[in-house]
This record gives sequence, C-alpha cells and structure tokens, in this order.
Amino acid sequence: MAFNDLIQKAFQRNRSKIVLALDLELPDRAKLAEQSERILEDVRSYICAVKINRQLVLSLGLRGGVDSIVKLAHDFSLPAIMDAKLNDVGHTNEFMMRSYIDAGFDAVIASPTAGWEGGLDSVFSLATSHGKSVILLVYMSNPGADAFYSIAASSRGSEPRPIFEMFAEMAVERNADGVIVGATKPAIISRVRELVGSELAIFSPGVGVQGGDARKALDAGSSYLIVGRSIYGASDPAKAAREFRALTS
Ligand code: BMP
Repeated sequence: MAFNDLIQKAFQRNRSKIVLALDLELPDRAKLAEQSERILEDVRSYICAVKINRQLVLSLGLRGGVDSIVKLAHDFSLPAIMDAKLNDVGHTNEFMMRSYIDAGFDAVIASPTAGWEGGLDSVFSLATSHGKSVILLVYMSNPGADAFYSIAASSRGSEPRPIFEMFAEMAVERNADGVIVGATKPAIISRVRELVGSELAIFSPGVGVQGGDARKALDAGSSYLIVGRSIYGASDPAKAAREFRALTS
C-alpha cells in the first residue's frame, strides 16, 4: 500500500496526527533494539507513523537491525519514514535511496539543496518505480534555520524571494508526498500551506523539547506533528503519546 494511504488509514484508526521520531541513543546495540521496539509497541495505538533517523541506522545497521523495526511498524499497520535528508549527487543518493527502500521504508526524507539534475532526480525516479514516497525538507525547526531557509534568492532572473518558497514549489512540481516545516515556525507553515495547496501533507517536527506549540502548528496548516524526545524520553511513553495525540484532535 502507498505511504499516503497507510498514514491516512493509521490516522483514521488511531485518531492521531503524531509521527513518532524514534531516535533513542544507547551504547548497547541489543538494548537499543529492544527498547526501540518496546516503545514502538507501547505507543502504537497513539501514533500514525514512525520516523527513524541516523541514531538507529548508525547504531543498528540497516539489514538485521533497523529493518526489523520497520517490519514491526508494518505489523502494527504503521508506515515507516526514513529521515535520511538525502542531499548528495545522483549516484550516491541513488544507492542510499535503494538501501532504504530495500529495508522496507515507505517514505524517505530528502533535502532540496542538491538541486534536481544529478541530485534529487534519481531519488524521485526510484521512489516512483518502487511505489515509495519522498518528503522534502522545506524549512527546519532549529533557531539557526532562518539564516539559510529565509535567504532571498533569485532563480533565472525572477524577483528575489525566500529560498524556502522555491523548495515548497519544487515539492509540488516534483510530486513529493509531503514537506517538512518546523513546528517552531507557524508563520512559515502558513506560507508553505498557501504555496503547496490543501492536499500536500506538512510534517512538523520541533514540538515539545524544541519549544514548538502543537496547536499553533496545526492551526497554521501542519498535517502531522513529529515528536521524539518528549515521547520516548518520558517515564511513560504511552501516556506521553496519548497526551500529544489529544493535542492534535
Ligand atoms: P525531538 O522531538 O526529540 O526534538 O525530535 C525531532 C525529530 O525531528 C528529530 O528526529 C530531528 O532530526 C527531526 N527534525 C527536526 O527536529 N527539525 C527539522 O527541521 C527536521 C527534522 O527532521
């Protein structure tokens, strides 16, 4: 089933717009795998997807490691997103994208900074041929993000405008299945919503520890909130996930 259908179904089943960022860091590989799986199991009814980042890929490896967590997510009928922020030249992007697809991921996050030709073209083309999704990073949640994503730039003689607007338009033009915009930047979320229209999913990380406000992000146009430490770092992750879910209804 395609990523969009999987996340929609999970959203309807669990009444949740929360994507769990499963970014645990533990020195012991076996404990890391066990604890990551336990948290996913505990919160599975309160989330609509799981996002895996380099913390798990670097520590567990893809084969015989992260792929088991992806399988577990699928057993719970939850889609799995790989937060790869792909931004290299074509053949390297292609290798990474193929590896994540082979590991079972339904969607992969890419950064638009490499540009299209010889950069993201291979990522989108692999995604299309394998029925997978690409989510494009449009504006990051960290305080320093403004120094880059708001730079006014001009493309091929057009009027200068913030670079994130070009990234949002690239997502639409290239048929991405979603964009990432930090929950800490509600005004940017509103602007991106105007640019991408009502259909494209906006995923917003930065709620909780980073200080973003769930309600403000959703009111500004976010479709889903990505939450990590405030859930997996809580003494009772299921309770924390349930409380975040309540903020999204
Ligand atoms: P936390 O809720 O613990 O702050 O985690 C947020 C997650 O979202 C992390 O996996 C991080 O890499 C990711 N993320 C982010 O925080 N801001 C961005 O702009 C883009 C991200 O992918």
